[in-house]
Amino acid sequence: MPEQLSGAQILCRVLLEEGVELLWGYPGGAIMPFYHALPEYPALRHILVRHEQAAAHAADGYARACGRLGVCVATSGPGATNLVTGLATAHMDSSPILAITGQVPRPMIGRDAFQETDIIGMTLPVTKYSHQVQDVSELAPRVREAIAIAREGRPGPVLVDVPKDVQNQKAEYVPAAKVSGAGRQVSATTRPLTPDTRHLIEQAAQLIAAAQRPLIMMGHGVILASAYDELRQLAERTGIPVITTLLGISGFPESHPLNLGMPGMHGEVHVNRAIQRADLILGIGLRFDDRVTGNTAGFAPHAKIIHIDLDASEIGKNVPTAVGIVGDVKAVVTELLGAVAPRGCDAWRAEISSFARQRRETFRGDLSPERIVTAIHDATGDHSTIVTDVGQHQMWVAKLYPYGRPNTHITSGGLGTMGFAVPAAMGVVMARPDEPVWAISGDGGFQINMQEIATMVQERIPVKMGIFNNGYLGMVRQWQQFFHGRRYSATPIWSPDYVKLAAAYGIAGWRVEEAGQLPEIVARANATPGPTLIEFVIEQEANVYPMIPPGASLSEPIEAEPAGAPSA
Ligand SMILES: Cc1ncc(C[n+]2csc(CCOP(=O)(O)OP(=O)(O)O)c2C)c(N)n1
Repeated sequence: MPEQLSGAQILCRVLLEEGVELLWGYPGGAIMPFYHALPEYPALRHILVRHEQAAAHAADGYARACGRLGVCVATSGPGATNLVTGLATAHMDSSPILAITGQVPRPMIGRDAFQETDIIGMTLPVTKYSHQVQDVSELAPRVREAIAIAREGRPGPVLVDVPKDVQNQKAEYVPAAKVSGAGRQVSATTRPLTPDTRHLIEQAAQLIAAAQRPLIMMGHGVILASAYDELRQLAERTGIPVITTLLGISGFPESHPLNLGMPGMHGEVHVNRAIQRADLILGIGLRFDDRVTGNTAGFAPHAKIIHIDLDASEIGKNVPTAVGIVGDVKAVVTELLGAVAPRGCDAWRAEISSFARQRRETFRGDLSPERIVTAIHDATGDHSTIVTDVGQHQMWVAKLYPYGRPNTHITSGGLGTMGFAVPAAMGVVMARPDEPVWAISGDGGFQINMQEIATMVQERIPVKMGIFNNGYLGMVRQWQQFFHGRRYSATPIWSPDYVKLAAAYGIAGWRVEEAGQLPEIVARANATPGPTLIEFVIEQEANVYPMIPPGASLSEPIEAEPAGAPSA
């Protein structure tokens, strides 16, 4: 006999069927039946956040770290709208999360009921699927469908909106005939390669054989497809130097002799010059986003571009491609490995080395970002995951941290969401409970979601927090310095006493003002159980160099303080 359950209970059962173990959320009127049912399903652990935005980022961090579906829950109206930034962040960076929102009862919809909002209309552009359930009979199939969509192909967020009366409606619960993938990792659809695709791979191999100055540019798609080994073998077989985009970082070992570094707006001079000199670019699992290409009119003017991506809509979207190959990155690179002849690129690599520049960043005092990043690596080895926020510190960590292990650099790349690091790091901890997880933020971004320290304390989530405190919204201040005549409009930012803040939450906190303090304090913060916090008091007007001005081509970097500007 099929069981009669409430919509809320059915929702819990479907989540369990799908292997969900963890929910991040915040209750309220329209989602109360779901929260009423939840204690009946202890296998679903719920973590109460302090702001729904954090629930979405935490679900996202969890999904990025372990490849499983992240789940967040909110009530209607303000609860649901608070999720939107997190959904947009996950959408831009292809992270599979399911948002469940309560909605006002069906008879009230369209009447400006208390806490009614059109969350479907608001989230359609930032999700792969956003659906309001109209009857309990469609609840289970729609949730299963939403989860399948979040996971399949290029992953991304989905939302299911459940009116309160649907959560209370009773129906027969029919378990899925065949569970669609309990707790399984997200993996790209691995259809066998078609003859057409094989033909394109053959063409790509010929272009690689003929190129004098080839480059591999790899992005997040390599990490999503777990194609690290295949990519490394391809690079080693051909000797082609590898450039990693911001979201591609840690997909190829930093210490590998073929790793050139990050391209684009804050890419190193030799990386961008290599792109401008290259005669072939093999783009793998990246979007050729504008922060990577600079002005596309001047991007890689001598290069033919081969673009491999799971998402057909990416091919030719931002840059013209000579060969576009749509398919699972791992499968395509594996096939390409068999098609390319071994070769080397010694002369080309020597030419790129000659482009290298001495770093010209200067820091008053000795507490440089490089020293901080090195101290964190010294304390954690390759065992940690580093989650960064958005701004100057994000660029410094991306460029300086010696990532040695795949998928250990997690950041908001596409949307550039300040406030991401602290809650996303909570998700990473839940996915990787045995490793240190560091959330590195600026003093601005930290203050956007620092309320989540309470969540960490209540739920025992040991995030190690590092705040780069320069007293400014640093990256915006840098733009004001370079492009707005140093008019620091709304960028000086006051901070509380972070050591006292830590104490108020009952966690250990330290302030570091000199490099000499780094080894001991970073090691203690890393080793102290539970959440810990360090404020790094850094040079106020330090800049990230080099920088390609917005709208300029990769050939036009600013490498040092603009002439005539007083030195910082
Ligand atoms: C939610 C959000 N608001 C505004 C911005 C624009 N923005 C980009 S970087 C930045 C400054 C970041 O300052 P801080 O967090 O102190 O980090 P820093 O650059 O100093 O390392 C701002 C305001 C953003 N990316 N995200």
